[in-house]
Amino acid sequence: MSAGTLPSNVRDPGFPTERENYLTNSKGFLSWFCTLDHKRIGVMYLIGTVTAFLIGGLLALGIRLHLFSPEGWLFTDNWLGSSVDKNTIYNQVFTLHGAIMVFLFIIPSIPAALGNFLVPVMLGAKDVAFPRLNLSSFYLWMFGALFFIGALLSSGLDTGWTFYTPYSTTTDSSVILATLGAFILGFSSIFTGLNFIVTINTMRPPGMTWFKMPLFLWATYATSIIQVLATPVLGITLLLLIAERVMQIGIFDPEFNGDPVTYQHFFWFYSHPAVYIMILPAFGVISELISVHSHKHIFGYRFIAYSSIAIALLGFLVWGHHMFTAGMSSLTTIIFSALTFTVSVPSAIKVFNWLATMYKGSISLTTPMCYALSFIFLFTIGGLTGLFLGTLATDLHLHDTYFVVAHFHYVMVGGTLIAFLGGVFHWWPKMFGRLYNEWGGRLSAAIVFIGFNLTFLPQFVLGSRGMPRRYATYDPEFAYLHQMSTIGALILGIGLLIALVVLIASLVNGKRSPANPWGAATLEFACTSPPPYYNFERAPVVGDPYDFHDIFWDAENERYVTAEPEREIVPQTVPEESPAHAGGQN
Ligand code: HEM
Ligand SMILES: [Cu+2]
Repeated sequence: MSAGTLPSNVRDPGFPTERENYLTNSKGFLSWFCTLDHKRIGVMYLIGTVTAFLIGGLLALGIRLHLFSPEGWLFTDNWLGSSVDKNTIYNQVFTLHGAIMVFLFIIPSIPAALGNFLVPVMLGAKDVAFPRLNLSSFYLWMFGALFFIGALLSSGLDTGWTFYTPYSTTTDSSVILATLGAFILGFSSIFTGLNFIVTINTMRPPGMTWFKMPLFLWATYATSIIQVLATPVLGITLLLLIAERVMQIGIFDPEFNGDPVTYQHFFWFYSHPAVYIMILPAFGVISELISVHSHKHIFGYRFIAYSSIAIALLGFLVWGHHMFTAGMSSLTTIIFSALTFTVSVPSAIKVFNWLATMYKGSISLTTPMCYALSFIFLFTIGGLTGLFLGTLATDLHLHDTYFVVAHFHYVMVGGTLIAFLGGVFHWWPKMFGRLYNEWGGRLSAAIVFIGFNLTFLPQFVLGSRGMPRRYATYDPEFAYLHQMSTIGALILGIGLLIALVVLIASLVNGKRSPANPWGAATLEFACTSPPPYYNFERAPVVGDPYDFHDIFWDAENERYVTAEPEREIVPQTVPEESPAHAGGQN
């Protein structure tokens, strides 16, 4: 990238007109609700998952406020007229928080919201392979979400998000309704995964070989494989749980000759791979952000691509590390412990490659980059503390303590949520055609970072000193650390609120965004912001997604432009039967 005179073959898509733009080309509720456009479906997922996050976040604040004092401060017996005691209310609140965050936010946020918007545009394609299936995934998600939240609220579920037996087969709260909700959500996840696999396999334009694909697409592909292979296991497990409750057949309940540990095996056989459904897309986002905002070719492209696939496959072999204390044979525990360590290799490869990409890069501290740097720091802590838990001897001490709580929050919040925010800030101008206030965005990243560490660092200490997880009251010696954590949570909340305000304000009075606000080389930045209904006015030229040599800063118009290289122009593929383009649908 360089200033000075521009080459003669530059292309500047300019700004879209009202009619060209996917947000305005048709109007009214039905034009959204029945849309087959992947971009609108992505935006609807964005609104849905962020709403779920806000609900889950308020519950988290409730938990933290309650734990401000050792005897429990917020919830009281018969709180808000409920007939239950305060400890049961606490159990219900953390179950609701965990279940909403995991099933309705962390799992779908990046693949379903950002993925739906980005996968076809990054491929230079017009839509996903099965637009109708895509819309039905969204309906399933919405229906599942309403069902799930409704069930959790009405039954006051207190099993924890894992629905562990034998408690879940004996408690009075309606486990059946809640697990059916999770079952429906699983279908949405499977359909989205299938759709992305087929889209990436069949709709890459001729010039785009596997190794010319942006890394976000590799990450999405690996995630989709897990979604398709692992989610059915959860579905079957939940059906078995329901069968046991309804027909009292002995699968998990020792009273009927079942084995509760079987439930844990089944559950974690899905849920450990599921943590990679949560984190792999985040890796994909970070790879894009680090390269673009360092204006440097990604380092070790193939290693990053292969490591996503390696993580997806290894992730299926380590589920037993959640069960070291559940009574497996010592040989089994040793094998699971050893296998767990293998997953850290591909994760570490990624971190090294991101750092090597930044080395000698020309880093712009934009809002997405601030979030990406924050991600590297926080995820590294999350990953390293995972090794303490994967080590048999230390896990026996740390199991079911606040150390585990701190570990998975560093990975899931410090990792996935931060990457999601970075990704939203990175692609926001593309999605909505508006630039946001950079200082506001950076301020949000800084406050989120400070609040996050203040919330969860003390929890490592709490856990190593023996504070168990999932308790509504605690020994006064822990009060000081819990109070730090609660104050941190309030600061974190303020940071997130600032991010929300900055983004919403940009829709009202943000400057119009050029096609390529960051000088990126991936194809989604070759169309106008926001993209037209069919994504591209003409077939984009496929090149190396991390080669910035053809991108120039046009000082006169204050935007990045792309010089069309003397490469052969290859047409993009159009799905053979794609109802979205048949017209009349929208
Ligand atoms: C760097 C590699 C990682 C290792 C070695 C690791 C290891 C572990 C271990 C051994 C446990 C069980 C602790 C216990 O209950 O005694 C655990 C818990 C957990 N991990 Fe990780 N982990 C890693 C990465 C991740 C990632 C990437 C995620 C999610 C995105 C994640 C999410 C979780 C969650 C949610 C739990 C809590 C499970 C529960 O409710 O008990 N971990 N981790
Ligand atoms: Cu695990």
